[in-house]
This record gives sequence, structure tokens and C-alpha cells, in this order.
Amino acid sequence: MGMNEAKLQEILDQYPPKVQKNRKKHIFIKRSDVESQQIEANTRTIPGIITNRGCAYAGCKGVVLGPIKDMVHIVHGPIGCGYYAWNTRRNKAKSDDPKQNFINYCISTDMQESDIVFGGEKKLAKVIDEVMEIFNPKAITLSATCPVGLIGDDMGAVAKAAEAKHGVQVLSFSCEGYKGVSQSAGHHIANNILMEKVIGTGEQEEAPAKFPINLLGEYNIGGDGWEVERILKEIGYHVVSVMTGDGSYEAIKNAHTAELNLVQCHRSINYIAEMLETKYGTPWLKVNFIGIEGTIESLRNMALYFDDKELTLKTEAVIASELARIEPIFDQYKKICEGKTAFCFVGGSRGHHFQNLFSELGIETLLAGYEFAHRDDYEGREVIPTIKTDADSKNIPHYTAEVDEKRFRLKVSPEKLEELKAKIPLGQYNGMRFDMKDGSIIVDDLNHFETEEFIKVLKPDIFTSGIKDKYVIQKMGINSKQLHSYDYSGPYAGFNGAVKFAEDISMGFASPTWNFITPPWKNQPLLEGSVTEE
Ligand code: CFN
Ligand code: HCA
Repeated sequence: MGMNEAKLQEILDQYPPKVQKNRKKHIFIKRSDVESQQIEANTRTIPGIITNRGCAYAGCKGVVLGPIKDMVHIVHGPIGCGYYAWNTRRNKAKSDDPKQNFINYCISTDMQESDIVFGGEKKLAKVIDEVMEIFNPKAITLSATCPVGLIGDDMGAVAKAAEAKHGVQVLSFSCEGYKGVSQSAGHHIANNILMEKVIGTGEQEEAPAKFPINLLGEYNIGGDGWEVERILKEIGYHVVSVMTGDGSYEAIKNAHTAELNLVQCHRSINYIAEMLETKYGTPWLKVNFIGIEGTIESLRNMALYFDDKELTLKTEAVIASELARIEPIFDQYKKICEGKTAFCFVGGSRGHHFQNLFSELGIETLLAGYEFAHRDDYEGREVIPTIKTDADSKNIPHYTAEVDEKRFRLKVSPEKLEELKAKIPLGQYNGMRFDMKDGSIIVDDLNHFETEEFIKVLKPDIFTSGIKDKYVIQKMGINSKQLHSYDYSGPYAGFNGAVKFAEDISMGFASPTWNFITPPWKNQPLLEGSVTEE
């Protein structure tokens, strides 16, 4: 059963008029005969509607800073905020020097009522002293939670004093949870400061090897980044830095030496990609290492950019040998998956990226969306330049990089660059809309009510999202897969990741569990809560 405007209206009609007016702007049915379909995104969630979104602190500390392993990340706030971001995201990291890998720690000022009343600056300074004494890290980050902004603690001043006292960089991030409308504001805050204070501060003038690249917006969830690096290294690329999965402060300082920036998650890191281009002339290339075809296309585009015969031959050789190895296994899983349907709702880029993998397995995505993406992630970067649509920016200034003539790295002539842009998507990102079939639904900031309503109408075979709705969906009799944490599995990126994903979701489909659950729509009339028969 498909979805049409009338059915969509039936769902929306259940809302009070004001809510309906708001939510209508965040949903559309894909139509390719309409040139531009606009969506409202990156705006305030309706209070109380049960959104899947998180906060600016989650986006700054949890997403962008947290994975940098050789910095100690201090959370200034009540303990719950620190605890929430303690390893739940599964951004893996390993280090040659285990004493400089702090990824498993949760360090917080554990603010109490007296700190709220009398101020928490002294406590924060003390925690920094303790961190230096115990861990002696190369650098520290301080992330603010909501109460810090409310009581007016001056974290910047504490950071400055601590830098003078300890002689290491102490970076202060004003990412109070209430800033902006979602995690997205936090990405922006983190990106600005990393660019302003870390990137380019390394000593290196040149990368030590040929074909140096940065991998931006890859967070090594479930080991994704390791699989991508494995492939890139086999072909002969030199990975200068990864931002920020299994990332290192030392490597990020020298990110200016790369000749090309790969952008995996555009949503969380487009700011850095842009600033690197302005400051060092390094172009960025949108890649997608989720899915076999996406991986191959990304590798071929990279080879076209570097335009080197040996690199191109090696790229094709690696693609051929990887395909020969994985295709027979992948095809077995495809038999289980073929003909099934999916809902794919994740935070930012994954709501788009995983649709490739679904389609390679013969699964059609009926509904997709993002928690906190911006209009360009839906409608395309060419259609809407990011900067103009950035509602978060009302509160968060765009740090504008200044051109660094000395370290300008553009290795190709401007004419050659134009030629390349005609062939490969340098500096471009096609939003989700273009890859979805006519009649499929695109929803921004999906909420709990809509989740249930869309399931009842479209009855997908699998729903991929996060922890907040996983079990509700499972109790509706639907195979549910977390695409944030990968349900403690992974990697799902690259060639090996595609096979792992195929295996995991096939297991989900083949599980006898579903025989024991009767979906509510099979019991008429529909009673809330009557999902099991015991
Ligand atoms: S790893 Fe990334 S891929 S960074 Fe972003 S937009 Fe979150 S933490 Mo959850 S899984 Fe998700 Fe994306 Fe980029 Fe992760 S889809 S919501 S802020 N995200
Ligand atoms: C975050 C992190 C998160 C949450 C995942 C989920 C992640 O937004 O703070 O809701 O299941 O990937 O860990 O997106």
C-alpha cells in the first residue's frame, strides 16, 4: 500500500490546527515532475511532540570533539550530561601510545547545587589541574552544558588561565544544550574552534607521502573509519587526518597539508570543508563509503582528481579484488532481503547514505528523513548554498578563515579544476530528494506519533533509526535496526561493512521472533498497547 496526498492528509488531520500547519511544512511526497520541492528544516521542534533530536552539547562534545582520542574532554555541568555522552555513540579509537588515548573516560565537573548558586569556575579550574596531574594530555577541551550559560560561568577565562598555568592548549566550547535547535548547532560551534585554534598549527609544511587526503565527517562508529582507511591505504593514499573518528589532535594540527578533503558526513563538517577551501585552497569531494556502489564511485572520483596513472590502475585493481571477494557472500544475503521495504530515519547524513545499501540489497526505502539536517541535505547543495539556510547561525557566528598564501595547497590549475568539476562532484552535495523514488515520503524531525501512523499505513519490513524508538517499533512487529550505534555491531562502511550490514539485517528478517508478535493492525479494532498475545 503506497502513500498519497490524501492519506498523508488523513494523518495530519489528527493534529490540532496549529501543529498541523507546522508539521505540514516538514513533510513531502517525492515528485520528480516538480522541479523544486521545499522542506522546512533546522527549525525549532514543537515542544512536547516527542522528537528524536538531541542538543547542541551532544553535537559538539558527543559528536565532533569526543572521538579525538589524545585530548581530554571535560564536561562542565551536572553529571547526567557527562554520563549521557560516555561511550554510547561507539566511536572507536586505538592508539600506539595507550597513555594518550582517553576515549574510555568520562570526565565531568559534576556540578552541584552550590556550584549553581556560587558559580562553578573554581571547580572547573581544579578539575583541569587534576586532569593535568593524572593524565598529562597534550590538550584539553571544555564543553559547557545548559546551566553553565545560565549562571554565566566564564569558561573562556578559566581556559586561558589554565593554558598559562599548564602550557597546553585548553579549548573552551560554549555549546550549552539550549543553543540552536538541535545537535547541528553543536557541530558548528566545534568546527569553528577546531579551525580557528587547531588546524594549521602543526609544524609540517608538506605531507610526508603522495596523495595526502583528510577524511572529514567520519567518526569511526563501529569501526567504519578503519574499514575506509584500510581501502584508502591499500590504494596508496596518505591519510593525513580523520575528523574526527579515531582522530588525533596531533594529526588534525597538520590537516592543512592534505591536497584533497573527503567529506563523508556533510552535515556535521561542511563548515570545516568550506574553511579549509578558503584558507588553504584544498577542494572538497563529497564521498559516500556506505554501500558497494557508493564506495566504488567515491574511489573512482578520487582517482580522477589526482589524475595519476598508477593510482588509477591500483584503484581499479583494489575494486576488482574486493568485489570478487565479497560479492558471492553479499548475493546470498540479497536473496533474503530482496523485495522488502524500509523506513530510514537517522540524525543527519545516514538517512540518505544507507539508502544506497538498502537498494543494493533489493530493499526499497519508502520513507526517509533526518532529525536535524538542513534544507540542503534534502534539496541539494547546488539548489541551496549552505550558509544562507543556516538557521543555527543566528546565534553562532561563522568563523571566516583567512586565506593563507604561504600554505595554499591547490595543486591543480584553476582551468583544470573547472574541468574536474564537470566530471566529479567537487564542492557539491546532492540532497536526499534526488535519490528517492516518486511516491516515497521525506520527513524532517519525525516524531513518535508520525512514526506510528506511517508504520500503520506503509507497514515497512524494516525500520532503521535510534534507541529512542527502536523498541516501540519492534513491539509493533517490525524488524528494527539502530543506524546510530549499529546495535553494537559494525563496521557498515566500505566493502566489508556492506557484507556485515547485509548479514545483520538478514538475521533480523530471518529471526523467528516476528512469529510471536501480532502487529496492532492485525487486531481490529486497533487497541493501544495490545501488541503481544500471551
Ligand atoms: S556518527 Fe554522524 S553521520 S555526525 Fe551526525 S549527521 Fe549523529 S551521532 Mo547519531 S548516528 Fe547520526 Fe549522522 Fe553525521 Fe552519528 S546520522 S545522529 S550528529 N550522526
Ligand atoms: C546524539 C548521539 C546519537 C544518539 C543515538 C540514538 C548517537 O545524538 O547525541 O538516539 O540512538 O548516534 O549516538 O545520535
